[in-house]
Amino acid sequence: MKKVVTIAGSDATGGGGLEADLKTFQEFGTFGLAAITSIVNLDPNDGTHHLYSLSEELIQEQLASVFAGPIEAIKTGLLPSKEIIELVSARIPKNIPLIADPVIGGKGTQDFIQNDQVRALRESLLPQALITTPNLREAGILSEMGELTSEKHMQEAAKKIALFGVQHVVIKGGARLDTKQTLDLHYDGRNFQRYPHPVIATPYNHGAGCTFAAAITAAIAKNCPVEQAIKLAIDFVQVAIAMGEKINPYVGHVWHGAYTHGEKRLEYSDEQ
Ligand code: PXL
Repeated sequence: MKKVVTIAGSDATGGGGLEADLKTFQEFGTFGLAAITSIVNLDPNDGTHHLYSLSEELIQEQLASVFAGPIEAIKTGLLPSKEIIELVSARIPKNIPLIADPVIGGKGTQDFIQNDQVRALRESLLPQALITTPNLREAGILSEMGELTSEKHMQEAAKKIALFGVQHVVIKGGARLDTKQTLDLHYDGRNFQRYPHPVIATPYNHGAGCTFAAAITAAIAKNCPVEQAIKLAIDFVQVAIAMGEKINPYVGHVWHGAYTHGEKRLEYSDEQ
C-alpha cells in the first residue's frame, strides 16, 4: 500500500485541514499519516475561528514518527509560523515528492499567516515542492501581484511563483473569477494547461482546496503523472462539492467519500 503524509492543521469541524487530507487519501486508496501543526476551532456562538499552534518540539516529534518508515508522497497544509515553516522545510526528506498547499487563509477565516511568514513559504518550502496549489488569493499574495481578476493575471502569477523553484504551479480559480465558469490553471515552467469547469451552485464547499491538493498527493504517490493527477483531483473535487453537506449553522463541507459512497457503507436497517 502507498503511504502518504500530511503535515497540516486540524480543522475541528472536519471539512478542511488534515481531516480532509486523511479522508481523501483513503478515498484514493492510500494509507494516510499525519503530523499536526495547529488546531483551528469554530466558536459555535458566532462562527469565528480560533487558531492554536502546537510547539515546535511536538511537531518535530511527530515528523520523526511519520518519517520512521518509507512513504511515497508528502502534502503540507497550514504551517502557522515562520519557525514552523522553516522546521518542516528542514525536516522533510528531499527525495519524496512534496505537494505544498500554501494555506494563507481559509474560507470564512481571518488570515492564518501574515506577510513575513509568506516569505518563509516562498524561500524555504516552495523550492522543495514538486507542485504547489494556491487559490486565487494565495497566488496574488505569493506573487505580490495583489488581486488577480483575469486569466492573464493568473498566468503572470504562476510564472512568478515558479521562480521560487517549485516545478508545477496550479492556481485554483475557484468561484471568484466568473460566476458560471471557473478556471484552474497549471504551469509546468514552460506551458500552461487550462482546466475550465462550471461553478457548482452550492454554499457547501468548505475544504475543497485541501481536498484538491490531497487528491493530487495520493495520485502522485500512486505514480500518476502530474497532468493526470491534476485532472483526477479536479474531477473528484467537482463530485465532492456536488455532494457537499451542511455541518453547522455557519458552514457546509465537501464530501470526501463522494466516489466510493462511504455514506452507503454498512447501512443498518431493522426493516425486514
Ligand atoms: O481551507 C484551508 C484550511 C486549511 N487548514 C485548516 C483549516 C482550513 C480552513 O478552515 O481549518 C486547518
